[in-house]
Amino acid sequence: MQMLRSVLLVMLLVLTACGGGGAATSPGNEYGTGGGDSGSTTTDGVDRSKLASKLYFYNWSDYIDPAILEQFKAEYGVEVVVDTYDSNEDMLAKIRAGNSGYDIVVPSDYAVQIMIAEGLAVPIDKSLLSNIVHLDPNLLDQYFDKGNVYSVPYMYGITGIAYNTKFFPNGIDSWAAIFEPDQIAQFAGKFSMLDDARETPGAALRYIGQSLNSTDPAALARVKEILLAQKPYLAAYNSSDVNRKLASEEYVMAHAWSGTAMQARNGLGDEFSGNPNIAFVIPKEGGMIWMDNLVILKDSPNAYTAHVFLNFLMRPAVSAQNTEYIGYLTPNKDALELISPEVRELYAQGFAPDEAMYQRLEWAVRNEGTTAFDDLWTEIKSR
Ligand code: N2P
Repeated sequence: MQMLRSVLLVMLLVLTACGGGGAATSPGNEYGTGGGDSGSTTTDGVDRSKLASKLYFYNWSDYIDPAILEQFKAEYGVEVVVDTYDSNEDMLAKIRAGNSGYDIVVPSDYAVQIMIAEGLAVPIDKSLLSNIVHLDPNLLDQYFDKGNVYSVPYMYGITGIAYNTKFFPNGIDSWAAIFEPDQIAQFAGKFSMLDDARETPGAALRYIGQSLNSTDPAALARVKEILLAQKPYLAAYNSSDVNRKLASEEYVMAHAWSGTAMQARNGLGDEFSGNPNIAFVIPKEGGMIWMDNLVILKDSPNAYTAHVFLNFLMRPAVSAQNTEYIGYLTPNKDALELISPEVRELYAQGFAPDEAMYQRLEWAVRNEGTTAFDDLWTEIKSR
């Protein structure tokens, strides 16, 4: 894997060199038409005179290879300042307050719906996104943003249970392993659930045979019982360092995103090393599939530069390098062949969905009823 990373890096440097053109750092930040032929535009169509010196990216934690930000800076002279969050709801609260100063955020599917409905996103100027051709058409035009007017896919993934095979030699195949008091008592304080208003009630809904979008009061009452019965045994509701805690064996299992599990298994750059005992499963009762998307904020101070960054992220070599690092799934069809055999092998072992698994995966949607999840979650957390 280290070797593949080096190969990708060299490829990127070569591509960068071929691009010619020195990077300028002018502070211009107007939302231009792009692709013009001003003196500072080079063969890649980027008008360097319109680039801001800094771009503010509000992203999920452990969700981009820091080397990619360095490459972007080397090529365009733009420093990408990253702040992180661990749930759509936290991100939305910050953005709704206004004047966040951020240019780009990464909402999941249902949160894109919320952002569009609340007027928080600006339409994407596709004339600035030549690399959009590399995205898999099957993953564009989704229910949450028909025509990709406001968003382009960044990564997608699935949510299930990551576990350490040392403690579960027979594997895990049901949510019962993380919900049933008689099964979890022996692991008290050694496992976590996501700190997430949709994911965690969603997992309990699937466990009782319901859609993870169900807001039926009887179903939600049962979900509340299940979550409250589980809560005393939990180490925490945790969406931030599950990767590290699984890798170090502080946790024996966790409700987790597929990429978090992949990071626990393979390690994360220089940050921590992986644990070969980590496996990942979508329980037989089903789990969530989701897609996180790049959205430029309505009040983005640097929308032109934001487009240039989005286009950079959609280069196949960049997307492959990023995917290799964070372990999620790239929507970039031309990046797939650049992913290492090691990561693909883990995809085949359940870190990515196959046809059979797709049958038990479900997307979260937003509708008139889904604020019930926020209320339920507040109630669970306060108990
Ligand atoms: C990475 C976050 C994954 C996003 N830490 C889940 N939608």
